Amino acid sequence: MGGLNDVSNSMRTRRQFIYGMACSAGIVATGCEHTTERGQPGADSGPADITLRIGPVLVDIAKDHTISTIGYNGGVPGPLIRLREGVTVTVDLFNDTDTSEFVHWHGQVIPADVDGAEEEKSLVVPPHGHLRYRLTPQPSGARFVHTHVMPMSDLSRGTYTGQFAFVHIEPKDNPGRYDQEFFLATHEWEPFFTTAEMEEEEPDAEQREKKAEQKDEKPNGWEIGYQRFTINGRCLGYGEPVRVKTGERVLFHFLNASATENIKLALPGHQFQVVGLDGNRVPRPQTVEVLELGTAERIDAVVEMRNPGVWILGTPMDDDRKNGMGIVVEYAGKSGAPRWIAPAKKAWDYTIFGESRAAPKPDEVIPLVFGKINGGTGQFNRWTVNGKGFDPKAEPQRLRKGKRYRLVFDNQTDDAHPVHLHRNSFELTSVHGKATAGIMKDVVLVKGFKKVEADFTPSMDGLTLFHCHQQLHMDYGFKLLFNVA
Ligand SMILES: [Cu+2]
Repeated sequence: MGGLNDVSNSMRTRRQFIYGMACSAGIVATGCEHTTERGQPGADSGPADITLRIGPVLVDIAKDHTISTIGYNGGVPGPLIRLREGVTVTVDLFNDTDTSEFVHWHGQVIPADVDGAEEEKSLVVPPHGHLRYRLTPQPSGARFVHTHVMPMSDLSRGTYTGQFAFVHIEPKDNPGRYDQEFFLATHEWEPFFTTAEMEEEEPDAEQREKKAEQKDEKPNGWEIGYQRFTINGRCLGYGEPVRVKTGERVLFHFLNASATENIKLALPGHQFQVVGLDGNRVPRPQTVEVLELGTAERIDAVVEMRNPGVWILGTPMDDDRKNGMGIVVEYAGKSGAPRWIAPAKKAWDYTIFGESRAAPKPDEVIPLVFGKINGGTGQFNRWTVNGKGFDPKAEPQRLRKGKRYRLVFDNQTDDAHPVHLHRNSFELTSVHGKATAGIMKDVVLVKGFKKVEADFTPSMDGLTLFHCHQQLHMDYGFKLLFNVA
């Protein structure tokens, strides 16, 4: 196993990481004990394995530029939480804010009560309160933890804040060889409402045609813009660089911890060997120049350091990079201004990492058509799945444990949607008409007017939320609830 490095907040030391220790190995938590009153010991007293304290935090994102936000344990990102697959831990959540919080364990297959989503009737972390429960981490790989509240029009809450932290679930067997490991999370700050629509990429002929066919009664409503962009809470050039040596194999764990942005990342003069998507090893690791991550997506990529110098690992979007979206990669013994070279434009294609066989036939196909109702200038757009916005009173869609379901994500809007399924991983079976197999994910970015298909077999009963991970889309209707029995 390689050395461990974290380049956030003035180089934390290993001691400051939170380790989940085995306190009751072999016991699988099916329920949970919890306390909701401050200072009341639960049925299971004694120190917890994992403690997250939700509270105000100041983040020095650049020289003489400090953000006031809410975070975990006084830092942004929160602490790196290392867990072991199948080893049950006790979790303490303290909330030092005036509002209820949900702490969502993204990408884990765990019971609904501890998953951390209101729609799933998960346990709440009350304002100025405490919640304790036990959870058994699975599956292994790069996961994360983040708030799951719905801030609606309040840009000082929800995923607009600094409430996110890496969760790394150690596999029973260790993945490939590497010399150093870095965890890097992207996040944007100082959000504002704007009518300016950011084109993420040039629409193709099909997308232009479909857009022209849609005759909207109203113009597009609010979008979100940002002033500042960071990796691990630091603007480009302000934080500690990623320090490497010639010849090293460096494993990067990237996390898009944005509330609303889908991003691309490149490291000029180097290639990323993508070995994992959303923490799951891909069938066919491939080398690419540019990574793309929808909101909440993770990529594990190995970079061979064979081009000595000082480089910028950052977004190809010039304005966003100038406003901070990047980090310096510095070879030992090299100095000078970091270099950026714009990468060639090439569309991201999930299927190059998959197997080119057809996936097994599903037991049932569930079409999910994404729609948008324009809000008009100065208003919020509404989002629909199969023609309806989320209705908390509606009966959840029933699913059976052990059956293989095919979700057909049919995006009939011009926006890209990073859609997420809670408490399950799904297997991509078709991306934009191309068949694939073996790629396991929990978020997939469905581009405007495109279709993606993904299969999953629920293994645990209970409520399971499906939603767009773009905060504004989720808050304004883009959600659907399943009930597995
Ligand atoms: Cu969306």
